Amino acid sequence: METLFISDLHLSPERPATVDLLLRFLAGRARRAQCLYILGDLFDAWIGDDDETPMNLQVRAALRALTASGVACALMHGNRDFLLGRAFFRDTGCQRLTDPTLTRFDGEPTLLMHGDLLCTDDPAYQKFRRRVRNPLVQRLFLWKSLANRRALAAEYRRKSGAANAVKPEGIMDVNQQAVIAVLRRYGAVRLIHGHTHRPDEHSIRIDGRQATRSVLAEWRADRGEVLVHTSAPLSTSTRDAWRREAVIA
Ligand code: LP5
Ligand code: MN
Repeated sequence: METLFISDLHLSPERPATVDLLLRFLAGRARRAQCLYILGDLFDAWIGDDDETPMNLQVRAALRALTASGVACALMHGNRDFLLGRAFFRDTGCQRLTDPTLTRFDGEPTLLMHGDLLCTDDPAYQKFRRRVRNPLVQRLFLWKSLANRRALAAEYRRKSGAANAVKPEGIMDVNQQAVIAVLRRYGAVRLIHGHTHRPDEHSIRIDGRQATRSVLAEWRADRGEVLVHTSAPLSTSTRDAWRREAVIA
């Protein structure tokens, strides 16, 4: 029995090859799994469920077909698509995950996050995050016309790109103390997150216990990546229960 984890696809009509890669993945590889977790930033920018561009409709239909086929799909908001709303979840049959979500694999308490909350060395981003996650700010944004919202989102993306270009690399990664604190608070021994685009497996020692931080990869035009968990009865040992698999065009 397999569980799959992906994040940071940043789907946009400007990058049709990544959209195609995901559509093929949802219609193919993902159908062999029991559950697919999407840990944020599926879309490059989500400006409201009423934005029915052909790409949005295609992705919604593909997710609906996946969940209708019996594969559970759980989706967490990222910093690009936190406006995915009720209509999207109802329409696709995806389950909404809060950030963080605590679950278990082979009995191991495992924490799922997008990852941006752990970037505590970047106060400008955390301030921006608090503003745009304010329900009143979101309601005001959603009252605007689609054209207006699209222009504002492009402006945020432009400002974000400009801010990132001059930020020290280090502050755009997770803060180790924040990682330890959240694992401790939830009593978890594994953390899976995306956002930083620094795919890796990190070992952390916390209170005499070994913990693991798995960072998911960003998808590109010609290559995506999926973290695969195979549940204990089928895997030979818990050591090889986790592996990474490429998604290639
Ligand atoms: O996304 P990425 O990888 O470029 O960088 C992120 C952080 N940036 C963001 C901003 C998003 O990219 C914008 C996406 C728009 C989504 C849809 C629009 C919906 C708008 C709804 C409003 C209610 O998340 C970036 C981090 C980086 O990750 C690494 O962690 O550094 O953070 C920033 O760039 C923030 C800047 O440092 C400061 C903010 C500049 C923009 C100011 C605009 C004013 C906002 C007013 C809010 C109403
Ligand atoms: Mn992100």
